[in-house]
Amino acid sequence: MNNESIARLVSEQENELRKIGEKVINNIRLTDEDGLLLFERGSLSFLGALSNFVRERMHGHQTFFNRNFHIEPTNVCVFSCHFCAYSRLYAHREEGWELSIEQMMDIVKKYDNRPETEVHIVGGVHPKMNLHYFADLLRQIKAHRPDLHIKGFTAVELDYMFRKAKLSVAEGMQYLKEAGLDSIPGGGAEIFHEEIRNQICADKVDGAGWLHIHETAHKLGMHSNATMLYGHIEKYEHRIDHMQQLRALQDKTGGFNTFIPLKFRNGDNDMSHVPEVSVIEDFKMYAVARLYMDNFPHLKAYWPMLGRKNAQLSLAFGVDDIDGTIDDTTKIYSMAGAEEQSPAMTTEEIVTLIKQVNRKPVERDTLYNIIQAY
Ligand code: MET
Repeated sequence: MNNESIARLVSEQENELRKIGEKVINNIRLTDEDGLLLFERGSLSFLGALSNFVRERMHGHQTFFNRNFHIEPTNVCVFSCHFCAYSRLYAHREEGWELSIEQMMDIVKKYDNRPETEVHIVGGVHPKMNLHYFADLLRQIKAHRPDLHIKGFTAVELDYMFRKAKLSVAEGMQYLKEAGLDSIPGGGAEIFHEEIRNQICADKVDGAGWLHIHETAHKLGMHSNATMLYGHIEKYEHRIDHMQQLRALQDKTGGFNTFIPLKFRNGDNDMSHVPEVSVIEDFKMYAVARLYMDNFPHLKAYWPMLGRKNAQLSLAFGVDDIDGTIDDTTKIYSMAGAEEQSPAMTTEEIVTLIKQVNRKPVERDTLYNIIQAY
C-alpha cells in the first residue's frame, strides 16, 4: 500500500482508530491506551495494512533468516511451568534426556564445514548442570569453532545458574561472556505481569529479574531478544504491560534485536483445558507488536510454531524475520502439539517460501549483519 492509500484507509476509520493511524503515519509513538484499543477494536485488515506500512518503512521487502541449529542440553527441569509440554521433573528424569559435553560437542561437529553461523542453546533447568558445566561447553565450542555465534541460555536459566554459583548477575554474565557466550535468546519472558505469571509459572524468575538480566547483558555490550507467550489466560492489558516494559528497557539500553511473540499451544501440558487462540488473533498480535514496539528493529515469526504457510502470511502483518533453518534440532513446540513435528528447512526452502510472497530473502547473522541477499 502506498502512502496515499494508507492515508485514505486511516481517514475512513472511526475517530479513535483514525488518530492512532495518523500517529503511525507520522511516526509518533503509540501509548498503552492506543495499543489496547488496537487489540480491542482494530480490524484485521486495518491492523494488517498499518503494520505492513511500518514494516516496509523500516525494512522494505527484506525478510531476514539465518542458518542455525539448536542444542537442547536437557529437558529435565526444576521448574513446573504449566504451559510447558517439554520438561520432566528431576524425579522422572529417566523420561527425559541429559546430554554430556561430549554429546553436545558431537552436535557442534556435525556442522563442521557447513554454513551455519549460529548455535542456539536452551533447555530445561537441570539442578546438576551448573554455571561451570556450561562455561566448559562454551569454551569447547569456541575452541573448536571460534566464528560460530553462541546465543545461549534464557534469563530463567541464567538466573538459576548465577544464584546457585552465588554470583551476582553482573559477575555471572561477565564470566559466561569470557567463556564465549555472545548473546542471549528471548525465552522465559512469558508474561511479566505477576497476576498472570503467578498462575502459569510461579516458581521461576519474575519479570523484574528477567529484565535485570537482559539489562546487565546489554551493559556488557551483548545483544539479546525478547519473547512473550500469548493466547492463554492473559488479557490484552497484560500483553501491553509486557510490551511496555520491554519498550522501556529498550529505550534505556538499545540492546534488543528482535521481539518474538510466541503462541501458547495446548498439547500435552497442565493447561490443555485452555483453548488456543485463532489464527486471526495471531496476526493481530504481530501487527500490534509491530505498531507498538517502535524501538525494536525486528519482529520475528517463529515458523516451527506457526507452520510454514502462516509464517508466509505473517510477512504481511509486520514480521520481517522468520528465524532459521533449525535443522530439526528443537523439540519445544513439537512436543506441545505444533504441526511441524520435525522442524527443518533447507536454505532453498526458506528462500522459496519468502520469494513466493514477493519478499526479498536476506540471510543474516545473529546480529543482523547481512551475509547474502537472494
Ligand atoms: N528454560 C527456559 C525458560 O523457562 C525455557 C527454554 S524452552 C524449554 O526460560
